[in-house]
Amino acid sequence: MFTRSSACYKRAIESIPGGVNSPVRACKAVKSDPIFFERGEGPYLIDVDGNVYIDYVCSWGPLILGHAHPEVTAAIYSVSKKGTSFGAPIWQEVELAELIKSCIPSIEKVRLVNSGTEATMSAIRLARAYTGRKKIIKFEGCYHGHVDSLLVKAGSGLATFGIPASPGIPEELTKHTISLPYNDFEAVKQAFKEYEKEIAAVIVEPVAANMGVIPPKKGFLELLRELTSEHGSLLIFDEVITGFRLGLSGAQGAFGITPDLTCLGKIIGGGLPVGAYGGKAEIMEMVAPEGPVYQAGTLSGNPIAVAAGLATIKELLKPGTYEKLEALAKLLEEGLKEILEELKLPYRVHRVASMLTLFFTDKEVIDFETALSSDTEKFARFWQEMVKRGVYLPPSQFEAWFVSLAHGEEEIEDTLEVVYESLEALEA
Ligand code: HOZ
Repeated sequence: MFTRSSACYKRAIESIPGGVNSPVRACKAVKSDPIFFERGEGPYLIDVDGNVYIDYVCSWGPLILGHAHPEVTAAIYSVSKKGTSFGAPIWQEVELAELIKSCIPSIEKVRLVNSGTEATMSAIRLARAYTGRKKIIKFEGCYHGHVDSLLVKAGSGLATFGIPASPGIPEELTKHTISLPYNDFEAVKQAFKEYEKEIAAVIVEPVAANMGVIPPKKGFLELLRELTSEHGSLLIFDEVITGFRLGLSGAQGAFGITPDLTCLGKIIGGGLPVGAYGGKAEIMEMVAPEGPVYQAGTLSGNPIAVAAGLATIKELLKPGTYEKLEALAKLLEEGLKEILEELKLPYRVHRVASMLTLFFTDKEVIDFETALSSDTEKFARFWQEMVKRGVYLPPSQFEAWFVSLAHGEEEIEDTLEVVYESLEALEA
């Protein structure tokens, strides 16, 4: 069944660390070897052995239109014929910046980079320069890319592999990072009391999606806004996952909170490597060459990534897109809940818009600690059963499943059948 994938993996581990270019996809947490893929079509992925899967990874979020969307591939093809990178401005960068600004009003100026990691790293540097302060508050289980100072009790791959912090990061680089439990109002108030005028910024995933999907408690984001404003610190929303996912104006639009800086990635590149950070003009004007805060990139704003991003956002602007995503994801959520009830399983389904996690725990999941109460051994077996039956889920308990506009009711119904059979097999 995985003959070719196994052969690819055997060859890959000789040349690439762990055989993969990003850790979670190695599938170690689900006790499998990675699957090597050949192509994607709409909601489907096809591996090198010809196995077909309904895909809920969607490249970890960017593919909100599904795989190989005709508008996106046509844009990439047409632009690539005119050159792939100039290391100089093109007018389409301006169009993308204007589009982002028109959708997300807190962004008055925006700089394109090449990944979410670059976006958060640059936003932190800018926040420190703007405030003249050093300390950053982040939340346990939130993941902001592999920025040295933010790899402290982080989510995503670090949660998946149980790595609290990475070797190779000197203590000097993390000593200004304060890591607090997500959704813990008191901890945040206490930190502001203790470090009052030292906190440059609070960086947060407004909906946590790297320890599984965990929504903010009512009032939590409001508290962060209130305290940062009161103490002259900046509020940074890491919307790399939620940006253009929860709606055109992201989580900030959905929750009605205006951050000072926003980090974007994933969807705005339509499946190509892009990130962005932006916010109040007064802050962004400190970025070089307008100001002294240095940040650069040879391939930043390159024509192909920009074309893919523009094509994706233009599709999202069409009427009814988010309503369709909501309806499909709701169908999946409700179906999962019905199955759990029927099989008398106490697991938790968390859904925010078109992102979802099935936590294998009977505890209420509100933060990293409670997310860690999940039975990861059981999740691993569930993942294997799902794959066997043609559904590809993120190979970790601590990642989000993504529904795309290419999914339809038929795929959701098929998925629910597979979930039922997989859970039954697991409990047998
Ligand atoms: N930000 C993604 C996880 N939520 C990255 C996936 C990866 O590490 O490859």
